[in-house]
Amino acid sequence: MGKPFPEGFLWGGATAAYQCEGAWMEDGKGLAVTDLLTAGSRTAPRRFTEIIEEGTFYPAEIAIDHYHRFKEDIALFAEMGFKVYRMSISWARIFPNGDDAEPNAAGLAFYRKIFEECRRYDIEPLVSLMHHDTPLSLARRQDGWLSRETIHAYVRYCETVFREYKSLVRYWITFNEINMTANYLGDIFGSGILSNGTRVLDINLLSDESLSPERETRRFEALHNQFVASALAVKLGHEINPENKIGCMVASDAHYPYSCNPINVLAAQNSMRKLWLCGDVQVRGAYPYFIERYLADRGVKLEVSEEDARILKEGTVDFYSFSYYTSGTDCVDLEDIDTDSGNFNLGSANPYLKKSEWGWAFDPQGLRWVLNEIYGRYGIPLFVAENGLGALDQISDDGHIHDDYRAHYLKEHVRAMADAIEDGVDLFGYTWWGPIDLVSASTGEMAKRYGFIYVDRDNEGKGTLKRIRKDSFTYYKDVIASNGACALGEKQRE
Ligand code: BGP
Repeated sequence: MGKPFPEGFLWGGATAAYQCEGAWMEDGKGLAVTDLLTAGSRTAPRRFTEIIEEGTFYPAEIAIDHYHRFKEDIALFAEMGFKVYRMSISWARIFPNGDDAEPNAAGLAFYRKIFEECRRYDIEPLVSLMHHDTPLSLARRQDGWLSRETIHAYVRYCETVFREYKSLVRYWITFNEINMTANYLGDIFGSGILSNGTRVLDINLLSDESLSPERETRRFEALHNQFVASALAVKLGHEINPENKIGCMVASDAHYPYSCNPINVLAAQNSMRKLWLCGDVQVRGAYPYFIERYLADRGVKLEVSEEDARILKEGTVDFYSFSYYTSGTDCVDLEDIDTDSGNFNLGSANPYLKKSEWGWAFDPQGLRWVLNEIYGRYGIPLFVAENGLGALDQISDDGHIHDDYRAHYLKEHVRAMADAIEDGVDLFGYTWWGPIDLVSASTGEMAKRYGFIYVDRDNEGKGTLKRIRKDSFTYYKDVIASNGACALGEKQRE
């Protein structure tokens, strides 16, 4: 076997606008639904407030102030040797209300500066067009993605940025973790459906009411509208610049059966279907064979017009990107099994795996497994758009952050990718989630740190915002410089 990572493999990191930029109303920016999420913790859930509450701390207001410090941040990314920077455009920075008559020139200028800065260092920008942050105005006026009008507003926004950055950006993602829209927490993070009544972001509040057929139907209608919007954007993006590569992004944590009891195997198969249905629509251009029963089981009725079916066929993506953090198990035959936390979903705990301080299981082999499952199904180029470890970091007496646990997490996932590539998977890039500490999506904390770069800011918004390189900074730099080889160690020499 030769070296697993192909020449030109895109190593880098990923962020999202509302979790790092701050400047939430500066230079004409409008608010997004996610801006009005309060800070939470492992035990206290975040709340969505319909208006800005006096005296309440909103992490998105300043976040890590990337808006004003992007040059310093991108210089640090370049120092690590990044080949790609995945970031998102805040739609409400371009169209403050989502559908204004004219785009906000200051917003357009801001992202131009970011892309030019990346290009100065030969860093390829990979741009998510929406990462959780539906413009608040669209959520208030038309229930976010429940409205077909939101499709048109999104496509206009996409057209604006495709044209504006034609010479600067080649890689795009239409929706971050689009399958989130079909979840309870997706009412805020995915689609801005305020009529579903979700205000407290606590998965433990899941009830018959929150999963009622009416609410589930709204979620799947919103998801369908996003599929249509994504397909229209892909088509348009290719027309505007045939060199554009446009991908989907699906949260793709692994689901295993808790045991070999066939009913658990079937349950795990069913859990994976929420991913497959998103991939099938966006990669194959049509809903999968199992969709009718899958929706009927949730009491959902979804009408897909001939016109929409045609749009989905015509707007299939060029690559499949996904987030992978952890894995969960499905167990339906036993009671009193511990539950697991993970990326917005819960399963049963896997007794074979260790967990992070936030309860996310460490499962690098699961990455090899999902890479193979996804590639086997679609056969198009894959991109790991998010992967990383949220941990409590301490500044030692020597002033450094010795985060060998993060380097270990990275190393094992790089090895898993190498194995998948040797299995035959076509993987062309990897962006670590949160290469610089930023606000956690699920808990709103700063203390859940993912970065190779420490940011001096705490959960209450105190701190100097100073950036400090952690030990893992040097490790990732070595991984990139050696095109993954330094993580392979013994394996490479075999
Ligand atoms: C994904 C999101 C990211 C990111 C990540 C880590 O679902 O796309 O925005 O935040 O998860 O999650 P958390 O921040 O909750 O630890």
